[in-house]
Amino acid sequence: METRVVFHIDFDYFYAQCEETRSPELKSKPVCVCVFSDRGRDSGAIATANYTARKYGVKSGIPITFAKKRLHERSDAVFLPVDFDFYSKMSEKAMEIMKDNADIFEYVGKDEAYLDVTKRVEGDFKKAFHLAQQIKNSIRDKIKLSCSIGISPNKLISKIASNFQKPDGLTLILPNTIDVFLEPLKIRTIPGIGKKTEERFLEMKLETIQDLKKIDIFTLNKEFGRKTGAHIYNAIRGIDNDPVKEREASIQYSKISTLKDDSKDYQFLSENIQKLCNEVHRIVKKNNRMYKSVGIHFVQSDLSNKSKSRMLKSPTASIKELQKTADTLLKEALENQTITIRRVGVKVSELSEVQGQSDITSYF
Ligand code: DGT
Ligand code: CA
Ligand code: CA
Repeated sequence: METRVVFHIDFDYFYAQCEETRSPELKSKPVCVCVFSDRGRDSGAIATANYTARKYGVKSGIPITFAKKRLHERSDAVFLPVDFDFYSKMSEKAMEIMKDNADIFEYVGKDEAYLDVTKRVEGDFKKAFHLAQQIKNSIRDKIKLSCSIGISPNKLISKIASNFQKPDGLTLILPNTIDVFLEPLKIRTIPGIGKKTEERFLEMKLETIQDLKKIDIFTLNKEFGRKTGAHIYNAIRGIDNDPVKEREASIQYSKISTLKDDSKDYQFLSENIQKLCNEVHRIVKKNNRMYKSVGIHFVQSDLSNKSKSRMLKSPTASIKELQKTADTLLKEALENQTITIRRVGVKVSELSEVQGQSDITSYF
């Protein structure tokens, strides 16, 4: 197989950086973007924080109250609620620039993507480095966002490389330097190796990728099963043949609301779900779209989540079909429901554009 040239691009402190772009005075302050739960006051978690706040130990996932304690000496610290719509718009603009610079573009999430650029740089890593610099400049000039890029012959190494020098990083790993790059890194750096796996290795006194290379494939298979065993064996040697696959952001429209009271009563939930269906339908109509998938979502009283979705036979924009499908899903979801529900949501996805007059009729 010919040597590929693959980029992994990841925005730095994404939600917080988006906030900085529209309020530049935030740049000098610690900024935390918060998912406030509907219990009011400071209950909820940090989605992300800028690098100034991170110096104080603030990071994704910690309770807002912890973050406030850690930042108590910074009276200028700012705690903002998440604004997903705004981040999505920023993301879309940046992704357009990436797409224009890729032979193959694979959307991973709002703040990251893989680009296969082999053809346009003619397999030349020096040209690739320049292209990556141009992409970074272009995203900075046009959208005011900084990102980090990893360049290597495959997705795995590029993903590790983009995270290697953050923020505003650009890390090139040539095919013959993969081993030197990987060996000193912690085992946990390999995507897919979580805390539990890391702990098992630590018990075996294995800390770095270099340590782990001493373990043969048979032992790995025995410990983790053949699939995971083989993945680990290849990954630590920098082997990854997974192609960059053309993939766009799958947009979906959804609405979620908090119930007046926690409940698992069908009638009560159904009324709320129907209201949400009307709201979602309004958005679908406004955007001139049809959808092929309908889903409902519960946030239960213990804050755990439950969702169900269904693929329709053909795309539609009919409110009746949305209501009917959501109702079926609700009935199914309520079978064996023991715990009460706190929030309900409705979403449609697998969207397509309404084309031509004939389809418009299905709107009403
Ligand atoms: P970095 O390390 O400079 O790439 O920082 P981020 O914030 O871009 O981190 P990343 O790439 O892992 O995540 C991208 C966005 O996803 C981040 O800005 C907010 C969101 N996110 C990440 N982790 C969490 C989390 O634990 N909870 C919530 N609600 N959102 C999260
Ligand atoms: Ca990021
Ligand atoms: Ca990311």
